[in-house]
Amino acid sequence: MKKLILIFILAMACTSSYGASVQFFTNEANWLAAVQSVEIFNTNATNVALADEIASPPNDLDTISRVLTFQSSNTNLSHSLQLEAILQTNIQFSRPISNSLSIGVFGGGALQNDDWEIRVLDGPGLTAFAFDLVSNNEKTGETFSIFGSGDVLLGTLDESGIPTPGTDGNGFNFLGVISSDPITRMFFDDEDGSDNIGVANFRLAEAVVPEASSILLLSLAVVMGIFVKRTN
Ligand SMILES: [Ca+2]
Ligand SMILES: [Ca+2]
Ligand SMILES: [Ca+2]
Ligand SMILES: [Ca+2]
Repeated sequence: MKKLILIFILAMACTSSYGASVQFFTNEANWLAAVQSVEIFNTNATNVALADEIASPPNDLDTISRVLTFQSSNTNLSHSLQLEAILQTNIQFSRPISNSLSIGVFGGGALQNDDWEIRVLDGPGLTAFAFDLVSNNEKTGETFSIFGSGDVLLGTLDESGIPTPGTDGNGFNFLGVISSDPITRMFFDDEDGSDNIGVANFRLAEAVVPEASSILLLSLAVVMGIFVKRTN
């Protein structure tokens, strides 16, 4: 019985030391291997028109809205998402490259501090997300931060991990994240440099990592197994 209590205490100790873990991926295959139930929302004109703020499919170069609200009832995704250009006054469709969403008008104005945020508005806890970061080139001091319930910071990717395609107007760069705790907000802090960045092609999924509750259940199952074995 003493051994049983000791095992139980150890199991609880392991469980209580478990905190939020966040992992970032720039390799799509590696992210796909860490998730399940992937949903893809391509940012083409038809899908962009599903936003509350947009009445009909936009044409290339249209400035459409500073905020795009994609309700799950319209998109059939498991979660409602809201994209916001934080400092720029508009999002422009199909720039920097086709079917992406430019934060601010592409090529317009001196300010290219293209901060943006995606908020998860509802649905069950989202534990995996990915998108294409478009045409990010200067990145000194840039960060991509993940927040959870209560707006608690769960993890930050610093500039060393943020992909850059090289020149403006080039390239989708995959950026994915998985989190042990549900994601409520993702914030990209762009630097006030000359690049015009965009976002595209949102992917929602479930992280395939044991949650704290699963670890607790597993620990209890192990303890119960030992207990049953010892009492038989
Ligand atoms: Ca940048
Ligand atoms: Ca910024
Ligand atoms: Ca910039
Ligand atoms: Ca811009």
